[in-house]
Amino acid sequence: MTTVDGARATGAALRFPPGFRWGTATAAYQIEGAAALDGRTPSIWDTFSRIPGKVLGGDTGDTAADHYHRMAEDVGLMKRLGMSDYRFSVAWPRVQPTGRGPAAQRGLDFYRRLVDALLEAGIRPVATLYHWDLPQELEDAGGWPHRDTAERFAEYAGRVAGALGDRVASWTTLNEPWCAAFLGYASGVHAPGRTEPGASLRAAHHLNLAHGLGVRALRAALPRSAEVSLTLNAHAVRPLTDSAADLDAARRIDAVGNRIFLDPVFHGRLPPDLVRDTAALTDWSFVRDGDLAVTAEPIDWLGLNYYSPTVVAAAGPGTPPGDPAPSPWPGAEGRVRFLPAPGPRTAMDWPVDPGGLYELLTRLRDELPGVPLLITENGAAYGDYADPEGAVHDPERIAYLRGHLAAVHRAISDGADVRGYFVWSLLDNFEWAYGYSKRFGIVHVDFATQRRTPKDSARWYAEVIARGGLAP
Ligand code: IFM
Repeated sequence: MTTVDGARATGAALRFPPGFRWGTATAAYQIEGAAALDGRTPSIWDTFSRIPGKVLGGDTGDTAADHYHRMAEDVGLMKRLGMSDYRFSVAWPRVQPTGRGPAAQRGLDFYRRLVDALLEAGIRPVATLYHWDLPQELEDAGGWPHRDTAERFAEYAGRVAGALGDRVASWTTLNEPWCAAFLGYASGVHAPGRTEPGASLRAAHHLNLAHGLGVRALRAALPRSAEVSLTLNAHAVRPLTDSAADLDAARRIDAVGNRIFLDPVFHGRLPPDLVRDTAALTDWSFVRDGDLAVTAEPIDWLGLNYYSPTVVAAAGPGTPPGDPAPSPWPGAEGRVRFLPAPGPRTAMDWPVDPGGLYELLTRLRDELPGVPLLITENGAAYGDYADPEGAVHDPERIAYLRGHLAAVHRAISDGADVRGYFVWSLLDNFEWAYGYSKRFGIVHVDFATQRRTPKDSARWYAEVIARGGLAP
């Protein structure tokens, strides 16, 4: 009996259940480019990335990985790697340029071509409707803190489902609403860059509402067999010690990091402790009668994006003055300290800790019985480069993926209903505020030539898929 990154290995291969879904994930603004083509209008990220100092190196998604023009090549790559699924996002400003009204045919056509190419290649399309690229016009009208944005999202969801529902059977409303609400409207490190903690809580509620209204719009437009889901970057929160103060710090972060979405979506309620913790910022009167029935529309699976755990302790007297930057954790400012978890780090300086994924999966196994889970993102950035022979060796990424897959396997063995695993990401891409400085792809992209080179990890992942699991 040996230990592989925290998971028990028995010397035998770790096989995943039959039908396990193996894929990769991307997002429109991070790879498509063609930002002003075929009627696409600016999103909040087009605007934000043009503000000096917001994105490293002044990078934008104008060209990104030029996937808009290289889609066929990229689908070919996935086919060769043996993927069963591909999770992509639809750019709202491409298909509904003003954020309201009729859909733009040319924008929809791109996604029709993509989906047709995937189906032709035997790859199941998994469409995410919102991966952070809000049409700028909707931000100008108030953005996510404004209730109408949720209604606009439902309209958009219905239109995309009406156009692609005959071809796409697997749908996700939102990607990581925590980031959209709190990085976008509280810390301001993501678009639209607002630093208004009270408004960020409104944004979180309206994202939940958009999800629920979106589920209704999707169900109305799609065949009964279609799957509808939500993806969260649920946090694996660990208290530093068992002291009451550290446990309370972890509770606070769990409330505003996880239960702010899990409770409305799966239980139709707001966490009472969250309401108390944030009382100085808002009275929550923007939550109207009936909203929490909408947010709790049943879904078919929950997507989880996991990268690393969050270690917290109470910020007691004697705590050195914290980071003066605005916090993405409303209600926790000045009360919680974030600590670096031990162990190796990725190029994002994120700790490599597959145990956090196991903790998350087994927690959700217990708290959400009957809700299937899918890992919709997991992966790591490293300082990859093509060597003189043109190869890209990325042993750290292979170790990262292997450790996390072993953790998923262990969780499944312990009863978690995990249906699939999608690596973030297929391609090196625009990593938001880090621009092109961080490479998450299993396929290297030379951004000067747009040449794609599968890294060693892509070949390794193809073998995992072919084998249906990890080698001994
Ligand atoms: O690149 C992002 C992605 O858009 C959302 N989840 C986390 C990834 C890595 O930061």
